[in-house]
Amino acid sequence: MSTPLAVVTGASSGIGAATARRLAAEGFEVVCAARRADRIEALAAEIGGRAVVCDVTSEESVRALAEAVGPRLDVLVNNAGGAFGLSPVAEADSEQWRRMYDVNVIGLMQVTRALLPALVASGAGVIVNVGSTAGRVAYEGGAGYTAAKHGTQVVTETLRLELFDQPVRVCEVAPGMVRTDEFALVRFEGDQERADAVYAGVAEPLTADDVADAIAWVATRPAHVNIDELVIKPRAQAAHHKVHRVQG
Ligand code: 8X3
Repeated sequence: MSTPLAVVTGASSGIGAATARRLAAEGFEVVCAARRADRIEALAAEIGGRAVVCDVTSEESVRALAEAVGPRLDVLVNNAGGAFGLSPVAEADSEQWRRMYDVNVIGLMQVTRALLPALVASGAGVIVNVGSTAGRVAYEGGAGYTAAKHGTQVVTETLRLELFDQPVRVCEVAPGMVRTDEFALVRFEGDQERADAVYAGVAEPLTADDVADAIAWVATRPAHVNIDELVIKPRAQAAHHKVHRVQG
């Protein structure tokens, strides 16, 4: 049997990079897709994969990704995404909202649309969309991001309905609080203090490896098993707002 092929978007850091490493360890050849060439080239060299520079919000860039992938693909992990800002609706920044919809919803759609023929051609394709608990609840200041991640969830559900007679599974892994190098820092435009405050007093937020572990599990079930959705949170996060913090 030939080596199975996986594509991971947003592979330059965090959950994406951890997932690329983990899938490579599981025996996949991994196409590491992201905007930052230096990062994905280093990662691809480390795991024996391939680096393809790709901005998921650009149709042209996604077309080039599909060409690089070729006619057959086993696993697609739509991980590229992110949050920008934490303003209440009354003070929302339209541009930040557009960027969040663009990357978390339209980008995911564009990559899926472009790679679907190759996933069908594999005879047992899997799409794993990285959603969020922000796609399940509302929280103050989060509307731009929660609306986008609810979008991720609904696109995932719709796709599963549309592909009901195709050999492609459609899954969502929805993490809660994950401490990565960049998620909160990007959200707060480089403000380290605000980024650190997100995790303040939480003994063990999830790590990128915890989520990669879940994604790899979802992606390696037998071909007839579809994990519709898997919500994963740290023990300290009983619900989005109910987080056990220890004052230091
Ligand atoms: C989950 C992160 O900030 O919405 O993706 O809890 S957050």
